Amino acid sequence: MNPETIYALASAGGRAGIAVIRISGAGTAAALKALGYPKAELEPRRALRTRLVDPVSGDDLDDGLALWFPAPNSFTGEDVGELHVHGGHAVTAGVLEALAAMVGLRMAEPGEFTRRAFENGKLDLTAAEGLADLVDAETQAQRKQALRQLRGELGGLYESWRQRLIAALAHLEANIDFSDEDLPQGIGAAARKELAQLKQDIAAHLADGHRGERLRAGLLIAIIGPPNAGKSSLLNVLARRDAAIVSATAGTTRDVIEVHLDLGGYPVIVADTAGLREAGEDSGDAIEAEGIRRARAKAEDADLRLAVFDGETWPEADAATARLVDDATLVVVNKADLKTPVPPLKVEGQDGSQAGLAISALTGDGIDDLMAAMGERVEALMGVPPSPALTRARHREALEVCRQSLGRFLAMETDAAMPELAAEDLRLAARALGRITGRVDVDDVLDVIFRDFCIGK
Ligand SMILES: Nc1nc2c(ncn2[C@@H]2O[C@H](COP(=O)(O)OP(=O)(O)O)[C@@H](O)[C@H]2O)c(=O)[nH]1
Ligand SMILES: [Mg+2]
Repeated sequence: MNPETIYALASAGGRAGIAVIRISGAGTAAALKALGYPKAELEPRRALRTRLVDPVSGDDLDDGLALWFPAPNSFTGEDVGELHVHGGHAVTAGVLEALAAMVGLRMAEPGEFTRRAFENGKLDLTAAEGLADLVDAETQAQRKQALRQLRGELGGLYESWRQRLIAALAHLEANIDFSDEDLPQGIGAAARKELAQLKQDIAAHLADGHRGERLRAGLLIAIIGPPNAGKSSLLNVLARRDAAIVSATAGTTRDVIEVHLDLGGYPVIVADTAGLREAGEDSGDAIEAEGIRRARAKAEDADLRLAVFDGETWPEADAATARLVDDATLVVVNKADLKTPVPPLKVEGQDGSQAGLAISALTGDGIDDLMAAMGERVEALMGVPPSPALTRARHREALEVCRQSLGRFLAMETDAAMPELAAEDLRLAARALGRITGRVDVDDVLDVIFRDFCIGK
């Protein structure tokens, strides 16, 4: 057990009905008793009403609940205590000060409880990341994905791959050591076949269109179009508030404005951009020119584009915008209230002609259809798949290393014996998988991973 006992407020700061203070480490039992735990013997996993007192001054601190989770059956795997106190600032501050005054106790660092849980084998790294994502989850689909990862689905998948790899490596090494002796025929060929299959499984898992990562971060949708088409108005309608300035003056929107939306449980970030026009020559406005440069960059980064055309000038479609229309673009013709756009609403884009939707950002006509069309695209891009998806670039990088090492191994002609070099490739592949779950030397990545947590987790 860690000699340092740590404590922190586990619930969010500010006024609340209840606040939870967590303590972990060898000094937990003594701390609970010093604060007024009502019995001589601590009772595991029972909430006991406790008159909390400051052990130094004898002052009453609060009337709360105390819980005791003896090691190893606790979140961190160490002795853990929980105090449920009234969630006022003076109450929590008083209890935290009393804990701070105790010898051997100190305030926890961000993520330190979870880090200890990892170090004591309670969670693997992917589960720890899942926990962080669960706390950060803003939409239902994010919650589902995070919960699956916390429960070990992703870690379990990677660990099963690592076991397959290690088993094949053992068979191949046995094949060298005992060549013709008591081994069944063809064991080397079977192991190679197994490794080729594993490489395929990893490739399929990697070729997921970044679903899991997108769901974690949110899908980016850029609204693009000529000046005055109603892009900012559309953003405000989608956001149901005045996020962007709407004006009849062309070139009003200069910087990129983003709003976060929950689209049927999926997180999306909708970005309003400056109208596309050749501003440099046109208005001689350097700030607007920079806005247009950012608009184009945003359009390029986006997972999905909403190309807004001005219904007043339809069927004449702005050429600069039409050039950016592709398969990942939803075309809309706005201001349908002024003039019903003449069908067919089609724009010739990069990938051929794309059909458009008539909308009015002013009256709200067609917005439901547009939201439904957006929802369909979003679902297709990041729907929660039946098998767990990788959620971080860290996972992707390690899997690439694994796949490449397997590829190098499979490219070698090693039918009879296995050269030491080939075995090394397999060991590298296994290590890459082990680093994702934290089974092998990962000291260098731990600080990065747990830094993302807040204090008390
Ligand atoms: N009649 C009508 N006017 C609109 C509609 N959408 C936007 N406008 C007007 O068109 C002008 C430009 O709108 P804005 O949203 O700033 O366009 P942006 O330059 O593309 O961001 C403003 O005067 C809006 O009130 C619409 O659907 N119908
Ligand atoms: Mg605008």
